[in-house]
Amino acid sequence: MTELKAGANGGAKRGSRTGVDRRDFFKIVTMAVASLGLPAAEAAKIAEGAAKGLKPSVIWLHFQECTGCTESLLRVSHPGVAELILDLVSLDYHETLFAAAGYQAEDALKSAMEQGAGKYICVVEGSIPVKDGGIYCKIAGRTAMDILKDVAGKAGAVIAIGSCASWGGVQSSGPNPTGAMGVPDVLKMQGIRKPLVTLPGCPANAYNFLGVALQYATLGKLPALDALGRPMFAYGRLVHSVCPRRAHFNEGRFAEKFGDEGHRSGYCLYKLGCKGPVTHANCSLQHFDDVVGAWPVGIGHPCVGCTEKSQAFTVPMFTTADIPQPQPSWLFPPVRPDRAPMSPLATGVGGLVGGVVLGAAVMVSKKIAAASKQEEEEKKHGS
Ligand code: FSX
Ligand code: SF4
Ligand code: F3S
Repeated sequence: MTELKAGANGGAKRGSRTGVDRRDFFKIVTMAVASLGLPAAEAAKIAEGAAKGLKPSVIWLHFQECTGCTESLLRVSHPGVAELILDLVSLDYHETLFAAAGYQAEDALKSAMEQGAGKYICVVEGSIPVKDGGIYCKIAGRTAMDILKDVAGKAGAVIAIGSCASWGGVQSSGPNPTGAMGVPDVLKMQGIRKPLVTLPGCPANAYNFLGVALQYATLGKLPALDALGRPMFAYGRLVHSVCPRRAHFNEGRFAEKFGDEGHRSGYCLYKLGCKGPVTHANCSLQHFDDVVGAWPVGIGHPCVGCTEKSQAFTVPMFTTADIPQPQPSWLFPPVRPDRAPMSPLATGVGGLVGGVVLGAAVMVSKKIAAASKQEEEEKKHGS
């Protein structure tokens, strides 16, 4: 793992940069910025700012969690990319990556807070236990609640990364013995008001974090958010709307069991409990760790709804999702009943001939429309 050590200024300096050329640099910046969906001029400003070395100062706090979000940020397929991520943000305090320990680490935190007061981004990974005065998570004698109040209170903006920090995640599922809560609720309880972004996901996607951090550092503003504080650019669509298996859903081709023919053929995972129809995330478009196909549905597992408080760790993994307000969409071609039967009961779409639900994404619909056109052509030519 790339290692940080406490620098002379009390902050953290990354070790020597290796194996990252200009092309890699622009590739990562472009990927992070492209997903923001900003007008070209603003996107260019962010890329220019990053190229000039305008780095957001980040103080990263760890509370109750598995460190999966940090691992996801760094376990990219090309070692150089992890280096690059550390080039794009100034990680001035990060317990997992610090070589420093004890008083030296505490001094680094103090120094980073003083130097960047009112400007740094406070990133929180993990939930905060509030039961019994917060005694279930203590670092250097202080509770997570106290540390959050102090560090978030002096930050320019706060990012809750991962589902644990966003709403409590796995630790908050019943019976929640430590009283685990997410950052938004704890800050509200403490009366701290700061610009706040939540990036749920177990783990969160590194590119979503980079996009938000770079935008804040270079343009001084946060992206448009939904009611739960999630950036619209990443959480504005249902997984189901932009899923590569969507055509199978539309046409009633489902895996019935893990390992059956449908599963091996890459059919829709709805009947195995896929929560894609009720989960907002961009993982079907922005895969994990720089690996094409590395996302749950991409590797054959149903989406468990890890970005939704109402789904992950609440609804059993293999329970089928209730699809709200099913309605036909003109964006999809009609189902071909001669291809495969569709069970309305199993899909929950109540006998709709079209078998489609709300939120059809342009990308998928274009692909399907193209496929449909091709089929029509084939029919015309009798093939
Ligand atoms: Fe939670 Fe993340 Fe899941 Fe783990 O921040 S979101 S348990 S992947 O590491 O905290
Ligand atoms: Fe994809 Fe799941 Fe929707 Fe099927 S139910 S199309 S696997 S998101
Ligand atoms: Fe999470 Fe579902 Fe994506 S489980 S990573 S939102 S496919």
